[in-house]
Amino acid sequence: MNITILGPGAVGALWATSLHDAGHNVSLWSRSCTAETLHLAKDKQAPIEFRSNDDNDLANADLILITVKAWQVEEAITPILPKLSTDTILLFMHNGMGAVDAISERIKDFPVVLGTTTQAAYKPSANQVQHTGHGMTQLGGVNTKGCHCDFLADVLNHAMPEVSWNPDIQQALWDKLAINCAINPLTAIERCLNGELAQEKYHSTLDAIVKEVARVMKAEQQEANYSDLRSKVDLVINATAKNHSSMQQDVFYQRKTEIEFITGYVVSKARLHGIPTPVNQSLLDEIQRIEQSWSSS
Ligand code: KPL
Repeated sequence: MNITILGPGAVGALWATSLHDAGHNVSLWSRSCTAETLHLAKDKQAPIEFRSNDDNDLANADLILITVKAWQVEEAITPILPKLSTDTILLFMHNGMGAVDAISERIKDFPVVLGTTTQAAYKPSANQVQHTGHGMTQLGGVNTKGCHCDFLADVLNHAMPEVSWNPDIQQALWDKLAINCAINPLTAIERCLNGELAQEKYHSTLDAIVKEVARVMKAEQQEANYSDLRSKVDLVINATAKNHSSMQQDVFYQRKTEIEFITGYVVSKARLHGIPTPVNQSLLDEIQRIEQSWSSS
């Protein structure tokens, strides 16, 4: 397939190298890039040369994999839409929810697919990516055209397993959102590794976060069993114990976080249903306070 990766950060670079190794014609598109080619090396493998920012690649793309952060989605996709055929599949893969809803009218003629992954990657430099944790990826269609793209699960699975097609992708996204609400803001505020949240002192906060999210999920007609969600959070804390969460890294490097699309999404849905979410609200306030302190310093 002709595949263009929009936003070759850590996860995008991981997919770029893996899809290239699986025999696909992969190119990159990055807002900051003026170069015609970009080299990327995965783990200890030799660097691969990718074409970058070539309009022909967009015109011929079968698939655009959009791996920018949630808050960059609108800005990244809008200028390239006129360069694409409406047969090109748009596959969005980022933390959080709400970013694609915000542009749904603009992309309604394309097959739209959402993905969520627990594959972990780290980009120590512009030309290197490390696969730091093997996880699972789920894909599902958003509109009618997107729902016919279930073959994509096989394509991606061949490149970097496990990938499955989930006809109820909203449920998978909410489950991941609950995990991100629990781990991301707390690790960013405490400046700690994911594994440190296993300490007893964090138990009651994690319980409260997940209880609030579960109530909102139910109000949003999603399946939400508090104990199951709480166990999933513990599983991820243990499986990624030595990792820094993406938000912890964003705060460390003073980069804008995805809080608005993670905790912010839950809090705004809670407000619509009249559900109190004081613990998530205070985490949202604290991360936003931290972000504002950079702009005022
Ligand atoms: O998705 C993650 C993130 O860091 O954004 C988790 C699952 C918390 C793993 O670090």
